[in-house]
Amino acid sequence: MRHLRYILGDQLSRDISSLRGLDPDTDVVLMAEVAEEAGYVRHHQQKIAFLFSAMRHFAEDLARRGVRVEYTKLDDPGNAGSFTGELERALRRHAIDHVVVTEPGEWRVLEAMRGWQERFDIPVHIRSDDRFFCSHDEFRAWAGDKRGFRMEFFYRAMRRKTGLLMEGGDPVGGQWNFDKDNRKSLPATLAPPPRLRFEPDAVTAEVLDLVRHRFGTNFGDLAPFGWATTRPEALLAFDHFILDCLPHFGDYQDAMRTDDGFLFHSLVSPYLNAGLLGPNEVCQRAQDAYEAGIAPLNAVEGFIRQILGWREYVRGVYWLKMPDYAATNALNAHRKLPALYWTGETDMNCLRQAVGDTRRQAYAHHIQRLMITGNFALLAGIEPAEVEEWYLAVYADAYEWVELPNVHGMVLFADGGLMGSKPYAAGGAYINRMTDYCGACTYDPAVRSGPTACPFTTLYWAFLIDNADKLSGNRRLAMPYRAIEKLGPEHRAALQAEARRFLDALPTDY
Ligand code: FAD
Ligand code: DLZ
Ligand code: SF4
Repeated sequence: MRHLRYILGDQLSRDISSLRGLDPDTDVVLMAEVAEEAGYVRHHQQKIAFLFSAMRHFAEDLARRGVRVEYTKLDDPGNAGSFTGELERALRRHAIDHVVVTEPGEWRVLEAMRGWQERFDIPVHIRSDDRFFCSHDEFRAWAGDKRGFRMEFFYRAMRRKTGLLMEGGDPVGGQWNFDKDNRKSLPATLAPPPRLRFEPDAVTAEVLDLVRHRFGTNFGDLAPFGWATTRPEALLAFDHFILDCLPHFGDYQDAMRTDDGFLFHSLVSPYLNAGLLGPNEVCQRAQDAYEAGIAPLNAVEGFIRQILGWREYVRGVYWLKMPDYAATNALNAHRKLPALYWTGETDMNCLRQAVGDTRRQAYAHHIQRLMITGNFALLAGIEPAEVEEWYLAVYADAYEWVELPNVHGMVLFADGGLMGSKPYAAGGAYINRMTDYCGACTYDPAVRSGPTACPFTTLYWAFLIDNADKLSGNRRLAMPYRAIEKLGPEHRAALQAEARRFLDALPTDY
């Protein structure tokens, strides 16, 4: 029996299910750089470079271990340009009895894969991706017929299942969640450590040339490129996080600072999502760091919650709710994405910083994504599909299974509250508390109308007024709605008009 084992760009794990049972004497592994994947959104240049370099290194590693790998580079003559086309070419080259793949991370790719068996008249085995803590069936059983699913309860179930940070049936430290300890603002005197970055080797240098040549007009700086592109490098980067950053990760998880886009975050999402690191090993290592006294419990619990809780939960929501999930638009938001998301050209310093970090690094940390670029998109009423396309393009870790629930559900509330009990809307006061951005801004976060008014503050109040029919009954928003009630109709209408004027003046062409 000859098996063709097809490995996608985010399946770079030696223990990926599609490789199980591989017979090196007969089987062929196929990997392909294809224009369709490189172009379904205009990915950040570093995202393409990271993935192609990691794919090439992974292929080399398999070949060194005696596996027959057929690797198509983007510029190879005859490259068919799609997963399906490359499979067709490979099936013409080899006498294959079975195709084996691991289920993809994205719905649109699964749809294509489901057509392969009939199209090529060959058995195609789509194996489940068991690199996650929670299977689709397990998530479906947990979700049951709940109307809204809260991450916190899912996370507790995952803690119990894995035993991570558990003492018998109880959470270590007597609490499931140390979130309230994880919202400190960053003291000006505390300097986060310089981050471990990697010099491009010959493989990466060749990919960088390719990306410069083929995708040089895509969003984002290509250089300096410092991402790990192999598993050993990713492990080194993670060691550095555990020793130098994890101890402060919890305290300053929600902080933001000018000219430091990384702070104490782990930067492991590109590696986890592409398969260079596994979620279980990173959680275990964080737990070991707690037990060895390297990092405090609020930091370790906070880190594990992101991976064991949020990451698994958003994947569960995605596969449970797709494809209908992407089509909802509960707040009826239809504005076009302002050009500033691509250009960074705005007087709003917080947005300039977040977009600038994104352009330079193909990375912004969670709170920048949620409370700066995300919050603005929510308050401005931008069409969900436009916001989603931006997030899918600009981050090195972006794949639809993780991007979509975060943007559609958590940020935009477009699912009407399936994921969150209220929108994460905030005005300038929150941003001022958590960042040093406002001090260097043209606007004043405490002012809500007039020429110096912080647009976030104006937009926040106008958003609540505009959406009162959908949100005023939400108990968690009772306080701001009481304040709105006190403003009186004229003041409310003036705020709405000011917000509209501001938004209408934002350029959308770039
Ligand atoms: P850390 O802060 O060090 O956290 C550790 C790990 O926890 C991350 O690597 C990630 O794997 C996981 N994690 C944390 N928060 C989340 C979350 N909300 N959902 C899923 N996993 C989480 N993450 C992606 O991997 N890809 C995306 O495309 C993506 N898009 C996002 C879009 C928006 C609008 C928001 C608000 C969040 C998004 N996230 C996404 C989640 C999160 O912002 C990133 O995982 C995180 O910033 C990556 O940086 P880090 O590795 O330094 O994370
Ligand atoms: C993101 C991406 C890009 C840019 N290019 C490729 C590629 O050329 N070949 C490939 O196998 N995978 C690529 N990927 C990752 C895929 O988009 C990803 O594997 C699927 O969308 C499933 O999640
Ligand atoms: Fe952003 Fe407003 Fe602060 Fe300026 S004042 S940085 S616009 S929150």
